[in-house]
Amino acid sequence: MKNLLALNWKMNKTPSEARSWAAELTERFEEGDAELAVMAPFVTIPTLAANLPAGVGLGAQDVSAHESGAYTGETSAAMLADLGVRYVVVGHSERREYHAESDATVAAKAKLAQANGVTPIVCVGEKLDVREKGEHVAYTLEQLAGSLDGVGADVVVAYEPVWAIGTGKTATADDAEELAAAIRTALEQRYGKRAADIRVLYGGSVKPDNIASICAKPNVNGALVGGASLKAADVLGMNDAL
Ligand code: G2H
Repeated sequence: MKNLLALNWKMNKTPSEARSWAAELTERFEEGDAELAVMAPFVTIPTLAANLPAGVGLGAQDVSAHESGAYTGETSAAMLADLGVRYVVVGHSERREYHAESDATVAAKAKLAQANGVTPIVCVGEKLDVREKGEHVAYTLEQLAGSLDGVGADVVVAYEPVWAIGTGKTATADDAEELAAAIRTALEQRYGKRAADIRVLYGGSVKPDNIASICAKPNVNGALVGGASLKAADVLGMNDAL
């Protein structure tokens, strides 16, 4: 199974900036051992579709929990699929925090994505107070169970401890592995043999100089990268490191 390097731009880059980033990436990109995909803001997806080098996939950062209709401001899974989107992030901690997304909403989004042929990247992870109490494994697995309720096995799971997101504080490779292993066991219980094909990513202040040690862990199959995905040079560095 190839590692997945999923680049989460969050609310960064205009379509023009995305075009420049893609041009810089294209100059030096060589397909390597990892699969690359850009989780872009909706409005930059068509630009990326036309400008990404071959072998780099398209992704989105969110999707509606509704199929279609009177939901002003929402973007449906069918719309993403029509643009050639392969992955969509659901349940990122910033959506859970700023948009009050529940596990049930995350599961609904993941199911609709799957129904449209888009693979959801379901994010889970604990806040600092939970970790300090030593309850991070139980908490994360409970969040995972709710977020995967009724969701099929064509899924990617990203473990992102909230205290390590955008803070420069990275979980150690062993912290990442502890949760990745627990998540894998839960996936095996839920999906049986099909769990062997499910990638478990780590996210939270991943950058060129720590990605290799984190992804070398047996249950970690790639990374969801925010800040370090904004410069094409850093992405090339991470791609080379995997
Ligand atoms: C976690 C991560 C990408 P960053 O949110 O999803 O962001 O790498 O900036 O911590």
